Amino acid sequence: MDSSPHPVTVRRRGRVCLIVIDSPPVNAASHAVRSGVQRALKAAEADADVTAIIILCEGRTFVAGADIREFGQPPGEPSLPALCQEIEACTKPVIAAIHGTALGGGCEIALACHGRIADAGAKLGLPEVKLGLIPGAGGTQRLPRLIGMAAAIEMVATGRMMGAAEALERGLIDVITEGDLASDATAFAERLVSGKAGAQGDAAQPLSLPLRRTGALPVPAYDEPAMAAQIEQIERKARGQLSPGVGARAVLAAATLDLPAGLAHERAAFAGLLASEQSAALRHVFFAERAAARVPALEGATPRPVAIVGVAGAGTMGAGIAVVLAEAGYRVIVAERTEKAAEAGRSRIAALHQRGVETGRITREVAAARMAATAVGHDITAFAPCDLVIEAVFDDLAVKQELFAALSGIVRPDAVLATNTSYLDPNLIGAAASHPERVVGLHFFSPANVMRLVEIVATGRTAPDVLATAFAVSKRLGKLAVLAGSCDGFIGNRIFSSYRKQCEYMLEDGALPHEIDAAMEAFGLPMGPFAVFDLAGLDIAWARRKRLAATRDPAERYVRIADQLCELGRFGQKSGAGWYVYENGKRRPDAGVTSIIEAEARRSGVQRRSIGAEEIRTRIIAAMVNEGARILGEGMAQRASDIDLVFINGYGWPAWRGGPMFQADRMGLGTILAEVERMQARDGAGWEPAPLLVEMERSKQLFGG
Ligand code: T1G
Repeated sequence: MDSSPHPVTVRRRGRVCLIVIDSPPVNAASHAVRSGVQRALKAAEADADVTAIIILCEGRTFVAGADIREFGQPPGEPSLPALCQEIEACTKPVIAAIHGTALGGGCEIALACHGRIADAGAKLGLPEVKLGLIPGAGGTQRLPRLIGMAAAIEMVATGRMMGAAEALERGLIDVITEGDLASDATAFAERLVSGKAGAQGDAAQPLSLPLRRTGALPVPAYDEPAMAAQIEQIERKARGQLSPGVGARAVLAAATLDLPAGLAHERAAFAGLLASEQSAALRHVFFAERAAARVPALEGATPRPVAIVGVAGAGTMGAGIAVVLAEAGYRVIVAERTEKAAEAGRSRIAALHQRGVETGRITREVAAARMAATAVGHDITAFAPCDLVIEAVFDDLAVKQELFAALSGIVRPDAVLATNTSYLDPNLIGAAASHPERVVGLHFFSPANVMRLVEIVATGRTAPDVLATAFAVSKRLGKLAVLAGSCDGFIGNRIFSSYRKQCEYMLEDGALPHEIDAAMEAFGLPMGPFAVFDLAGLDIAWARRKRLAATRDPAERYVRIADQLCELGRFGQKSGAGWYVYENGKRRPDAGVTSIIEAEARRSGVQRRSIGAEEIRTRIIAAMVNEGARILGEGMAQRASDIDLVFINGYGWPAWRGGPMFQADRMGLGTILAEVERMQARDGAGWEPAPLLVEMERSKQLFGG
């Protein structure tokens, strides 16, 4: 017998019955919650002394959705759609009293109610598309009846949350309260019963008795061609993800189907997506993002307070970091080596804030305030008051060590020093600082004001509270932080290096850059690898290959094609040519590159052959997964799902594919291992199957898994 208190209880305020849900952490509409609400609703409806009913929640939020953990299990009765139908059919007024985030099934419960009151900070949303789903409990059919077709399509297709003020203006809620929600909801219900209730603002549908049942309202008129165009744009932007378009079309169906038919259409579409690979992948990502924050080393560690942050270096990376810091409300001090460089940095930072104004993300005043909170100069003694300094200077060990030594004499002994290095060993950088326990790696991905990912790298001496500080600052920046071990390339760049090698091998073996790019773009990547290499600049990887040349294993296959392009000054977009030729802002394949590739194959004695898209993808995924398995085996990543998050948030991997490790699981480790064994035979040293991969495959075979 489960000893935990039942998640649904009932209270009375006069003749108003309050159904109170208390199911931490987010009052998800689990089976226990649904059956509890149903029981309480039936009892209240049958009780002649009750004139109105309120549904509200304890804790941090109104119902934040169906219980995602129940997906894949047989849904216990009542289902959420059935419960919503019962709420809407109730013969007494049912009011939703909303605080926190009424999301997904929670928003749908509110939509099925006859009235909605929310506190000023509340938000409502239907984020099912982010899980590869669509609202499955009436949201696509009831929402347009309250806020109109265009707004409903946008809200369902984007999954965005709508604040209380906008929700009131659009008619999604009827009243906003600043007072005690339960008391104000009770008063609202009593006014409704007495026929004196009215919605604040100019809600389209007056609230009065007989009950305003959302499902019985007409769908307001809308512009059909405009909706068709809106849906077409939604599907184009979805880049292969199904749920946004399916959700938009389910909303549109509300205009032509009556409620029962519309609900059936929605349920069928929802069920199809629930069984889809895309939804399985996106639910994996949802839980992976929450798991990433679970770092045992942080247990009991309290982050150091950070209010003023320094950024050393105002190049592309430093400017992007300075922008996100200002956006998060930090006071920012930036320093470059010279006034000229500082001036250029200042302009870079201002331009990034200005772009936020031009795209409508922020107002001119907000941009000005953020610039005012950002001091840019060329004297690093300005960092003296900083609680944290992030260095984003040239990725050279001596330069960084010299900086950290200098900073040690400027900032407080407890100020955290973070290095943004991509490839250098943070231990060696930290060794140059006094109190090396305060040094940590904060590897941002470029552009830092766009990419969500930050790899947090602890040195062997990083103190737990310093690591906790890195996670806390990353969270406040809205970044997705993943703990990475201190190895060459950490997680992302180390795996990306294997990815790049396999891509270059495939050129010699028979594929062409645009064929490999097409195969990966068909997989869902916004840009194929060779287009990305050209965008980033071929010279950066070239410099690293030259740096590592002396230590490269001669038994490892080495393809010289990229070196030859660099020797010709073809560094990619910035030089007008790289793997592609760039003219008038367009990219096109270059026969000259094909000739170089063919000549290299002849020199290497490789008989080129056609390589299909499926083989291209399998080789790339197998290369990534094998390196990922090595990283896991060495303890350089905490879990496989962290590796998936790195590629989704740092390299544009489509979230609806779940990430390389998730993909491997779906392809079968046997397939991956067989491909890696082919690599070992063909490509030599460096392509041995990762021990962990072999072990997992063997144990699966052992247990017939
Ligand atoms: N089901 C189960 N657990 C959930 C959950 C959910 N819907 N939402 C959050 N959790 C857990 C989460 O895993 C974590 O657990 C803890 O709550 C705190 O979450 C029919 C089918 C509400 C904005 O998509 O967006 O309704 O790690 O760390 O940052 O149409 O959680 O502590 O063990 O994210 O303050 C639609 C998903 C579902 C909302 C709070 N709803 N959740 O953010 O905390 S599908 C959603 C969120 C649906 C219907 C369909 C956020 C949040 P643990 P957290 P937070």
